[in-house]
Amino acid sequence: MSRYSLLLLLSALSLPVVAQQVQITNVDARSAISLDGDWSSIIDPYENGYYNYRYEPHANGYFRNQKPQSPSDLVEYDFDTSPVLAVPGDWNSQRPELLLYEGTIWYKRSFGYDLPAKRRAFLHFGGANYEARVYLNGNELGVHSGGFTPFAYEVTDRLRGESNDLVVKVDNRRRRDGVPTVNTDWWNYGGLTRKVRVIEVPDTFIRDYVVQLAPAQPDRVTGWVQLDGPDAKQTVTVRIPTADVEHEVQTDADGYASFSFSADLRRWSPDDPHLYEVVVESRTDRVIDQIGFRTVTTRGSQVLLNGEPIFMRGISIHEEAPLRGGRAHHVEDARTLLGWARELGCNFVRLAHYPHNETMVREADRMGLLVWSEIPVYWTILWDNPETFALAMRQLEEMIARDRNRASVVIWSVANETPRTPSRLTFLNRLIDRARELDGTRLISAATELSYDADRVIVDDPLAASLDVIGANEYVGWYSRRVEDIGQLKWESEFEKPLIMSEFGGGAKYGLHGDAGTRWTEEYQAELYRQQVGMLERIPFLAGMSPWILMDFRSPRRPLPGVQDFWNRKGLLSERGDRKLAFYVLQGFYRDLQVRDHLRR
Ligand code: GCB
Repeated sequence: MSRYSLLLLLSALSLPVVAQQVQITNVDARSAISLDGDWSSIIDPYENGYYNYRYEPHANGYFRNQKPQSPSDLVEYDFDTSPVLAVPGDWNSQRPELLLYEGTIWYKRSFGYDLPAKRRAFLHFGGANYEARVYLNGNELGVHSGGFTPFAYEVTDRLRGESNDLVVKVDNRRRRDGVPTVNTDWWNYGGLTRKVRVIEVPDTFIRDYVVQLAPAQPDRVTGWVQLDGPDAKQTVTVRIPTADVEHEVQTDADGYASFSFSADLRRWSPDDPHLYEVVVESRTDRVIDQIGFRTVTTRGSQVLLNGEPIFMRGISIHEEAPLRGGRAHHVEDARTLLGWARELGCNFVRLAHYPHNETMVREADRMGLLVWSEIPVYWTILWDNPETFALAMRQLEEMIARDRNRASVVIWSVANETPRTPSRLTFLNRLIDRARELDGTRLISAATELSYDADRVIVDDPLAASLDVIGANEYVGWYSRRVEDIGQLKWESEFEKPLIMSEFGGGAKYGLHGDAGTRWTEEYQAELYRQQVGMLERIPFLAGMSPWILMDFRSPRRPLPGVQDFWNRKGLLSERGDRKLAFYVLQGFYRDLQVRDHLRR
């Protein structure tokens, strides 16, 4: 039964219709009003606006946005005279007293909306960290957990014309059973960190679609479309006007149709990031996207892009705003970060350690950067907890659903540095199976740990058996051994698969100079990079690398005064964009690789 008929059935039975979470693809292309800007906010560390003094949920919480009706009425809060917070944006970087805040903040924004007949409206959040409980006009729409993926609720029958009160309780407390869990090496930026909007669509609309090249038949475009609404059975046309492609399909009673057609398309690649305008059109709706067409596969220890081996010259990036700090969200943030990656000579970025905002991935599409995208299954997740598993699964599904039309995204990664236990293997294998089921056109990876034995480094994590590409993090010269030891290491792998060195690096404070044996100097970091790239070049099964990390980023785990001051200093650039010496070492190496690559062709 389709979701629409289920809703009809529930209302016919007069059961309470809960707002279901809905996945809508390509929200940028829809007709929408933005709810970005200043929102009223109430800081609520004791969750007084949610629980009463018996610690039971209040019927009259802050979500009611109450006002005293007479001078004798007692209402102990007032959104409209409370301070504002900018949306999108984390709260930590907006007010000094919120820098380390972990708890609840209530957000409120009022807006008018006249929804024409036969149109539907959805409230869409690009991301909220960590748990968002959403209320429209005093009624709860739903709760979403996980700080880095989008969610939406249908509000067609809940809008009240000129005066709607949208209240969101956002709670960023770290949770042992969460994804990520309590210990991470990044700042726990809370709040409505990404765009919020009301999306308006026709009664029956194109909710989701996939248009991609089939890896096994690269001259064919395959995909599917999903309509949502009462007119489920329709003809849908997929057009790529500049390639003279037009293909019609009939959707079934659930609004679904799959398709496959041949097309001679210019291939997307870092050298030629060509995007086609793709139009998906039904009788009732039309969505336009910019889609690149390429295949990504493996052969032995090589990664192949469009059938040709490619070495992935990468860098890891956190979603932290350059120059101004805090969570990155606008297009300028994306252009600066990805621009620096291009200046380094990269054709690849690892967007660590959670799905970055959609703008970042779309800019990577335009700029021709391959993307590794990952969910925050990080370090010490509760492998045996079914709720933790469900959270990880949902984040995986939401990440894939949002970005599966992006040519830049070539790798879905399911985990970072997780322990070699049977329950972790079961947990991750289930995620891997699901990722393959949802998207058979990309490679699956995870950042694993290695084994060390005298001068040998061995790629032997049993998880690698299920991966297409093995990611591995190593910190030789920083956390283990000395920089001088790097050159002696010999690499072996138990798998005939490509390896991406998903992390290596060391810390340096920009402007601190000294000899290469002194920690935190730029010279130490530069020498570590010199030794590392020398070693990496000798690994025959290496298909790419994404050193840690492009820019210094805030971390509560890094207290060393005068050096770290709560910043992880492994950036090749400082948080203000100053290039450290190691930046030029990696840039030189990547230039060499490009020249050699060119000569080979
Ligand atoms: C790692 C983690 C990364 C840390 C990094 C470090 O292995 O994957 O999240 O930030 O090391 O700097 O220690």
